[in-house]
Amino acid sequence: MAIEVLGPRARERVGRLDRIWEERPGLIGWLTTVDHKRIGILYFFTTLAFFAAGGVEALLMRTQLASANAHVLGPSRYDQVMTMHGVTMIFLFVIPMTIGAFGNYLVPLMLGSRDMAFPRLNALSYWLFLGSGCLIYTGLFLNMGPDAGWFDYVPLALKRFDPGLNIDFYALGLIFNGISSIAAATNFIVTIFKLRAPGMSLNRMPLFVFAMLAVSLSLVFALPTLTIDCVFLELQRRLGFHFFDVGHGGSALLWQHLFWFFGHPEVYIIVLPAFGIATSIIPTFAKHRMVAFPLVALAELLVAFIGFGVWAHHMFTTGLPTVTLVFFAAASMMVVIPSTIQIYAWTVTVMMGRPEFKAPLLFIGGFIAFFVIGGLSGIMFAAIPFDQATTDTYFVVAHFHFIIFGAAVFPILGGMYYWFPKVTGRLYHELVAKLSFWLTFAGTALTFFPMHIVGLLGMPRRVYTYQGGLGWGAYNLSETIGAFVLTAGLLLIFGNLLWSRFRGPYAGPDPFFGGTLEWTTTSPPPHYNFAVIPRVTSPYPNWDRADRDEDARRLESGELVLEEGHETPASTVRDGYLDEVLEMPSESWWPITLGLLVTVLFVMLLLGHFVVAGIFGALAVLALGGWHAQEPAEA
Ligand code: HEM
Ligand SMILES: [Cu+2]
Repeated sequence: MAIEVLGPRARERVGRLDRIWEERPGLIGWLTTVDHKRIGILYFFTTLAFFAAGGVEALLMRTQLASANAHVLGPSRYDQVMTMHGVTMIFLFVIPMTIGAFGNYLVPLMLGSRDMAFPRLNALSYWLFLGSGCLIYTGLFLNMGPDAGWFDYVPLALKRFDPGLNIDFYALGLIFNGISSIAAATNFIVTIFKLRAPGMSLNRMPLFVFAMLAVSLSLVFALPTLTIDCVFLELQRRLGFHFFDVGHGGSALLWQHLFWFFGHPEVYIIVLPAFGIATSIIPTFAKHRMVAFPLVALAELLVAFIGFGVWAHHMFTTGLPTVTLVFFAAASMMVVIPSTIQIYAWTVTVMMGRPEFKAPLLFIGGFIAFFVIGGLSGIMFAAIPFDQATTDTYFVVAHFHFIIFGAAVFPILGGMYYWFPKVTGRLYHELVAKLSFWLTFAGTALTFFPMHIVGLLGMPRRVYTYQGGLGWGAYNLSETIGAFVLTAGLLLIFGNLLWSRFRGPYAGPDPFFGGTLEWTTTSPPPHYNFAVIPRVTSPYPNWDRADRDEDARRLESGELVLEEGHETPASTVRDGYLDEVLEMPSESWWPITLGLLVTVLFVMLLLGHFVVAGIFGALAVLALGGWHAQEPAEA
């Protein structure tokens, strides 16, 4: 609702809201912000930097493997670069990008709320994330980066075989990163259940938000096993415990079971937000509501749920009993059902609509193609004999890159183009965007498809080089060429967005006629998101023109403007009735202070200065005391 069309009283109210929700300008404002949009933007640029680092690591590997017997990277450096590529892309890029950046920026807007349930906890989760990323990368810069692969199997990761600090950077870094993710996931769960606009019952929640709910629940249930696994590893490496020592009643498989109990749900934590992005973009450009809406919402939750029952399909060659293998093989095949429901709903919605293939929808088209190809090789792995023949070859590397790059990164790129006008107020260059899609699509296919073939020809993963005459050279060379074509596509995307940020035409609040609430407010949105809290009567509230016209009248009358303070409505869990009005905290120094104290604590643990670590732990508890002393006054 543009200010120039508002009546005098409405303008006055908007002016009051601007003053109440204003944050300090400049660097101080960013260091003390608790605004979910600003925190989302901090996550966006930080994860983009980690994506660039992970990409450089990928290009280094590809250059090393472009031909037999190359000397770009030696074995130890290769192990570090390969491990850091996997750790970076998964823990520091794809998950914090979808949840931290997209989720943070969009979920409160899509719910019709003014912020996340716990704004300061939200800021803290960002600073902890940044601290954990810097800690892990310090290891690489000191040439002692994690080097036992992203799943870090023991006994290779034990002190006997890896005596330096490499694995301690991994284990402590992931424990640290896990705290940030759990804090963020908890925030999303409470926000989604309690901070929805009046009338937004659960069955009217956007599918993007359902995906975020499924992801957050998965994080809360899966991450603790990774954390405890890393704690066990540190206790064994530092204090000589025997969790993974067969000779002392421990088991090396304990690491694998705990790791993959987290690790497999992790892959759905990676793709579910991407499903959410797809279900946002498709209705807008198909100009048609998502078909089978309730089924798609259910399928998103089912994927997350079934994902907790398949972990041992990563352990088909570890000597587990056949009955166990058969159970996990069957469970792994079951995941196909909710995934296929979604693929049908996406394609049928486009077919039933009047699709306009703008860049965001093209990226979703690419996503569906790669997801189907990656999914098919996934089904093949569920067949035990096939897995036993191909595990640890490049066929595996091909499979998960088709899924991760095709089915997670493509929606992220499409989502960047789709919500760019909302975040910046500008339009991107459509023709360049289409070109960037085709370049990225071709590069992705050329990089990762030949990996299937060279894998079937027996090339193992994680080798830093290979000898000539095995028939692997040509495939590796084409993969490397593909990786550079893909990089060119990515650079064109970011070049387009950077140029458009300053030179693109103005977008206005709703350039694509989206159906969800973020398109009802200005671009970019004000700190308080909505001048008047919208009322919701369907899953596509921005298409309900009568309700939106009502907004202007209510702003004039002051109904649900909540202009007495930092206020946002809380709702009942199921029906989304207005429950109460919450007074929200404003900008604060406590999140970054606590983030810094916890970072120093982990550095001291890494260096083995346990007493100093204890002191910083005590300071962190004190800071929490100060934090709570700053609670906003009861509304
Ligand atoms: C930018 C394009 C990318 C290229 C060219 C690329 C290339 C590679 C290569 C060649 C390997 C195999 C290393 C080996 O086994 O020796 C690898 C491993 C891996 N990649 Fe990528 N990758 C890319 C993007 C991504 C993304 C976006 C993700 C996840 C979000 C990812 C996650 C992984 C993981 C988890 C591993 C396994 C590392 C390990 O074995 O410990 N990659 N990648
Ligand atoms: Cu799995």
